[in-house]
Amino acid sequence: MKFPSEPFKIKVVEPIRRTTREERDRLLREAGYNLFQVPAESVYMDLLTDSGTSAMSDHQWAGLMLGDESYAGSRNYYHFEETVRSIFGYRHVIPTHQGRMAENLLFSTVVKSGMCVPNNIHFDTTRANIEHQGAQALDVVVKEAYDPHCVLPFKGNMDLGRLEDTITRVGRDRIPLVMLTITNNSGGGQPVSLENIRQTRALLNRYRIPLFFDACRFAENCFFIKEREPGYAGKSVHDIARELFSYGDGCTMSAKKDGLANIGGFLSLNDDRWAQDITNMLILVEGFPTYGGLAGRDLEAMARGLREVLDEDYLSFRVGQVRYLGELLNQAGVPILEPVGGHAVYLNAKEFLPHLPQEEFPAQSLAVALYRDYGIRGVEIGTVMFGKKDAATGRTIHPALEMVRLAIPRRVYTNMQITYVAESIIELYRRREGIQGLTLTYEAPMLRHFTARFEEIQQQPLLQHTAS
Ligand code: PM9
Repeated sequence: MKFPSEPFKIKVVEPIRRTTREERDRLLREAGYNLFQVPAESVYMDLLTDSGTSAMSDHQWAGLMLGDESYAGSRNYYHFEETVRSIFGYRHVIPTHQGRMAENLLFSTVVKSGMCVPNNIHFDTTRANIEHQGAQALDVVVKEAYDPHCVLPFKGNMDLGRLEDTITRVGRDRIPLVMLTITNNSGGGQPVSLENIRQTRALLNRYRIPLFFDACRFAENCFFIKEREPGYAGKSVHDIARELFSYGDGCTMSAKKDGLANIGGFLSLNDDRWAQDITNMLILVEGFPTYGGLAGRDLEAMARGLREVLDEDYLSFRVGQVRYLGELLNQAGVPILEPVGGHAVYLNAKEFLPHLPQEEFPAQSLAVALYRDYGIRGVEIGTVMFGKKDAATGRTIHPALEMVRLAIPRRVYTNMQITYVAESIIELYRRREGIQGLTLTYEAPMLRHFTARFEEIQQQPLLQHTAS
């Protein structure tokens, strides 16, 4: 197995506190078995998310000292704007404090009640922001995306046949835009090919529907294109990104991922009218258009991060480290979603815990066991996050995939720590029968996974059969 060597050395360290199993057991009970409610200081390996958790470079930290905190026209904004234009190529650059605000501004401006927004698979915040407008968020990814064992180079691709059927069924006037999430987070961090993007564009041209990217992990997607798509091996990731975004009309971006920043996001687009309406709303809810809810120093960190993330030594290590964890698990027979995605390894909880029905939240139960026994925090991407209530019967409609995502923060953990994660999971897999299910005791009306509470289902003692 290829061990990806780190293309950086460590200049500053942050100590991690070790906790005992008893302490973690207590914390879990207090948190209602919801890992979002566990204090981060009580986590050894925090794989909850790759969002906002990157280690910034010395160049980014130096940029913070050059923060210009003027209310209007900060020099960091101009640097940021020039950087975004040079990679994404769209006319208007609107900073926001994180990705979901970019989504909220876009959808509250262009999406009306009764409309429909197709995507390969919507991430939870995108879906919630669309549904909040009374519209439908529709997933139109290729069907192979739902088969955890199907190995395809671009499992995040849009199903073009289903997309066209949707347009003719719903009507183009009720589809204000189509989105493509690169990489496709909810489907396992899988990339979308340039061929598929070109074809999506051609289809949408016929119906005059705009195409937007959810660009959070665009650099990882472009690196996969370089690795896997015929004709792109000799192109730079930067040039691939330029081509990719040229097929769209705009994008939303959480710079907390491939912006290598701890906070920040933006919306970038070509349409002057939409940009004007969005900017007016930005001033109402975020701030002046040259800071958009951020400090000048944050804009500088984002500008520098967006250039650094295109470094191919970095990307090769990044994608290689995630793949390395996946390969260690795969070789030991631990069921994971294949192929390994760009930012995370996804444990297939249905196969890891076949003794737990989906009603007992197997992915959440697995995440709880991993934290209790090893201090490793992953995140449930399954029934808690994506389960829906049937309006007629009130019963839960379960999502096809039931997973625990182990998201790897960028430039944060060494390969030795990643090896520890793999060894812990392999050990847990060998005694998986002892893991108990959960029952839901509280849920919020939307984005319930952040605040839901659970109790453990006590296993029934085996009935003693007495001879009559
Ligand atoms: N994604 C993630 O962990 C952070 C929130 S949930 C723990 O994967 C996509 C594809 C995302 C995403 C956030 C957002 C929202 C939009 N699209 O968190 O608002 O993966 O900056 O971005 C998270 P913000």
